[in-house]
Amino acid sequence: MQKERTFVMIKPDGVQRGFIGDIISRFERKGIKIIGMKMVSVDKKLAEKHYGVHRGKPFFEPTVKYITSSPVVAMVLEGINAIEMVRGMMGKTNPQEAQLGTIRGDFGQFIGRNIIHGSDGKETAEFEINLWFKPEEISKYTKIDETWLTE
Ligand code: D4T
Repeated sequence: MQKERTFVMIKPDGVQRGFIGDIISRFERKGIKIIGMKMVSVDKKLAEKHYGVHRGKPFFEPTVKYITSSPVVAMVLEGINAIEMVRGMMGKTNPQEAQLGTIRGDFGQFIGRNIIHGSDGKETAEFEINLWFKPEEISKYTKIDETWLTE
């Protein structure tokens, strides 16, 4: 089974509303390994690079404004099938459509304040990890639960 890395960001509303602990706890309980984590005050340049694929869309400017409005918590997570697993735990982009039990389904109401971001594919994950983290900010270590998570 192939381990994957994904980039996750607790957005300004998630930080301001006090969900950092709950969100990190969900990933820990699922057995996902945190290999990078930091609080970032996002500048316009980083925000525009992160949302570069959405440039020109009506929600681009508001999304950049939102993400630069207050600090975020940026993370690199690792696990088997981590990209899809984390997307599943986050729920659909629009919290109105996200299932209860998911992060967005439990905490959100509005697509423009959807609490969390997670990479949507392997290439995006690599791009986002490189955009947000320097190689030395990512830790290589063995976690004691690893032998209990798989056969
Ligand atoms: P992020 O990137 O925030 O994890 O969201 P998703 O990967 O789930 O969704 P996305 O890239 O399609 O959207 C990026 C970001 O823009 C906001 N948004 C999106 C919005 O305000 N209105 C919209 O109609 C869409 C599609 C929410 C997430």
